[in-house]
Amino acid sequence: MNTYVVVGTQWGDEGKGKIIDVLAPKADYIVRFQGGNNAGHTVVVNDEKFILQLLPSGIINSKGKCIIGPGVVVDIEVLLKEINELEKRGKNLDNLFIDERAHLIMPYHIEIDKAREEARGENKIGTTQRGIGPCYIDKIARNGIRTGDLLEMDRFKDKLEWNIKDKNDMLQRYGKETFELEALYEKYVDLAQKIKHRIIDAVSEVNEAVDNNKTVLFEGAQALMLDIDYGTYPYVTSSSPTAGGAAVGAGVSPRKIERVLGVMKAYTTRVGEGPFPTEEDNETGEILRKTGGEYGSNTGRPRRCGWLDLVIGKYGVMINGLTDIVLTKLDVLDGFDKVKIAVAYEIDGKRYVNYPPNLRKSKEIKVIYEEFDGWKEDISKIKNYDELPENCKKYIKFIEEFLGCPVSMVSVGPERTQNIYLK
Ligand code: 2SA
Ligand code: GDP
Ligand code: MG
Repeated sequence: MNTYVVVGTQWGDEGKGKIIDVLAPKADYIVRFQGGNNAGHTVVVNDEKFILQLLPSGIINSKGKCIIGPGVVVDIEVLLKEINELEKRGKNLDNLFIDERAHLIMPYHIEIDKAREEARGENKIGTTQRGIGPCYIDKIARNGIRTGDLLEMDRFKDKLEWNIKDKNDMLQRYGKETFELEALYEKYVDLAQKIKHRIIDAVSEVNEAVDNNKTVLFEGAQALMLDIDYGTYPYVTSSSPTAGGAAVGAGVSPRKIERVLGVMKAYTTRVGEGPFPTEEDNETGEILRKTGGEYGSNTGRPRRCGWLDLVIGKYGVMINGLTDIVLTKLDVLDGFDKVKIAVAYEIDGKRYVNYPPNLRKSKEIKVIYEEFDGWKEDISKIKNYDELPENCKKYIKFIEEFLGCPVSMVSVGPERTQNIYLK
């Protein structure tokens, strides 16, 4: 078996896009398994930058098939725009397909997402306002419209009619504009024509590939701490960006997943609201934001920044069953006198070495840190582990030993080539 899952181990933006791009040439299939265009995955090749939202990040560097899997929610308009833009930049996307089961993000989902966030006021989640939550709600409520419905427009229209009534009621309650059936239907007749040749039953094909020992890469978006069950609920996304989510969202048995690569940024960032125990809402956070370019890839929102948290790291190893850690953005820590890693929390006088299920207010958490001497050297051009500064190696070793999981690759810059392979 040659099956890899790539997942984020923090709150997203760990550099998954770059890592998947690096792994892509080996893969016969790359399958996105959850999330939608809330993702922003950056791939940098010879100073040229691609930001992928719905397209699997492997698409730039892959000769295999790239699949938008059953667990993804798809805004067809955004997808077509993304395809167009990449084609204009000279990419051939004939290898891109969407599974029939993937649900459609409809324009009313986006309006409901915005209206709910507005209504929540101070308790807002800080969503990307792309309609992700409302689309997954419809899927679970069994009201959803799936990409496969675009292949049978009569069925699509029946579902749309029901949904328009339901969503217009909701939008009226929020005092928002409503949708008109015929206009929306006509728009989707047009969109369906442009996308239908890419809509397939990908699940059988992907399983066949796995059974025939092809290399299949399952690509996660967002990350563990944004997981609907295991993240900082309710400040999470509405899908399962964990290794278990890969099985469900791609339609493969967990028994067929061989390696689980957890992408871990050498420090931590988060966009949106919610707890963040190691946040440095100060000059240190500013330095990390500036050096690491920590702004939302899609929305441009400044990311909150802080130290690496291995309480969360341990939780990630457990929930995902990580076989490897890919440590990214280590270069961003160059130049610090001291660097810190969280190893436990203290809440109401009680020490937690395991991540507790309810983390509401980070201000009430005392974080227990391990402190390390930093390194002054620029590590961004280093290719061999042995050439890394000793303090930098100590930082990596500590992570491996604390987590009991090997760091198999270290990323020291955004470019495809800026990597150090350890194992
Ligand atoms: P949503 O829109 O319902 O999924 O939002 C719910 C929470 O999930 C967070 N979220 C993210 N956090 C980090 N990065 C994400 N992707 C983009 C990026 C974000 C951007 O790569 O930079 O461009 O701003 C992402 N997607 C969802 C979100 O902030 C909410 O906390
Ligand atoms: P993703 O959502 O996990 O794919 O991550 P994003 O693309 O949203 O954010 C990661 C950012 O860090 C992007 O701008 C990448 O180009 C950049 N990046 C990735 N790896 C490295 C690295 O090792 N060092 C530095 N300095 N930047 C990196
Ligand atoms: Mg991102």
